[in-house]
Amino acid sequence: LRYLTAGETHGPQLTAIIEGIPSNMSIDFDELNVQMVRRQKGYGRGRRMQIEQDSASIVGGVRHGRTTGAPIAIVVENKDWTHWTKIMNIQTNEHTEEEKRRIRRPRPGHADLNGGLKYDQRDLRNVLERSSARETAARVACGAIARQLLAAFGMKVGGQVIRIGDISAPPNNLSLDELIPLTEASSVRVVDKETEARMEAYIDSVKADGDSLGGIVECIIEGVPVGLGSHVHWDRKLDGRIAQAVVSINAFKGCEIGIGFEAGMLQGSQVHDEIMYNDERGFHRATNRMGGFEGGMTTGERIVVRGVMKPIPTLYKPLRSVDIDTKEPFTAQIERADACAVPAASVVMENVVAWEVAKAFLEKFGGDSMEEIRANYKNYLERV
Ligand code: EPS
Repeated sequence: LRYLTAGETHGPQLTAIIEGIPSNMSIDFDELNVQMVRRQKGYGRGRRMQIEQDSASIVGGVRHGRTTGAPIAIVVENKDWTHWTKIMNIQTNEHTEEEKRRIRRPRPGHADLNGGLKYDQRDLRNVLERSSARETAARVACGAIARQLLAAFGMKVGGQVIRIGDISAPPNNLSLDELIPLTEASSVRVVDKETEARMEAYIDSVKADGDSLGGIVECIIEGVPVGLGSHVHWDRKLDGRIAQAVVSINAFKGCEIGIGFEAGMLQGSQVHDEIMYNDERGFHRATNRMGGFEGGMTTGERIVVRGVMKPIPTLYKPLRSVDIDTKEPFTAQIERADACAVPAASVVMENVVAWEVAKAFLEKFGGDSMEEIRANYKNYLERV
């Protein structure tokens, strides 16, 4: 299973190609767009989200509502494109620097400077346009397809915001059936209403200051079988692959599996999950501090992954930078931006983690059609 995306934040569209989804999988088009809409929400988003109304159109690989096994092509239109046709013109090179809105003052924390140096670009917009987190809309579309595959085999994906800036949500151990209705009803994807109010007020005050906020988000997957991933090779360890995928999300700086970094502060007896057996559940664990992983493989307990997002680097109160023409100090370019995109990032992470789990699922049970995979999966479940 693999995917590629293309497209710029203010270009005409984002495009994704997915390869490896088996044939005969029913596509729920509404559910695909539920994920697109979820990603657009969240307190602290900027004006751009009032312009966009993301929907993912499938333009290849699906016929009469079912996959054929061919690559799936997806298009997400950028509604904002109509305002950027001169600035982002694909064909002509007849516009002035001003019309092209050339950027020469790199923003600290963004890809602007490094990308400009690496790709030999004097207009840093050529870097910014692709490095923008707009690209996560395409990734969510791909993850949403993977999520439908997981759902067909009884797996459920959800998540929550754990922290925004220095405000953390009280811990909970809710099942996804309990958690999802609460987080879906929250502007910042937390369970606790008092925390939600404090987070909103904090985002407002930081925004009024021209500053931005990051945070920590958590993804949970239930119904996962034992044995996805493998201990035998570094690049088959599923927890490692999930960490790579999480840290690849724009602005993400770290990933924890289960209790994560806390494990380094505790003793072995306080960390490891004791093994139990009964007829109803088979092998299972008394606790799940390892977040559903041992030896790079799933244990059959629920997957719990956290990611940390740094504050958005585009600031209305800009930091110091240097003009790439004159080499004189300047305050960085001001671009329209969100003050806080942590709730949206939580949706992105859910879909990115779902992708990695679906990929490992297909590696283990893979066949070309859903029927073949179902038979393989049933066999395996009977044995384990
Ligand atoms: C982003 C900057 C803002 C965000 C954008 C990510 O866009 P603009 O520059 O058009 O105001 O709105 O996020 C999205 C467009 C999106 O769909 O999430 C950035 O610089 O990363």
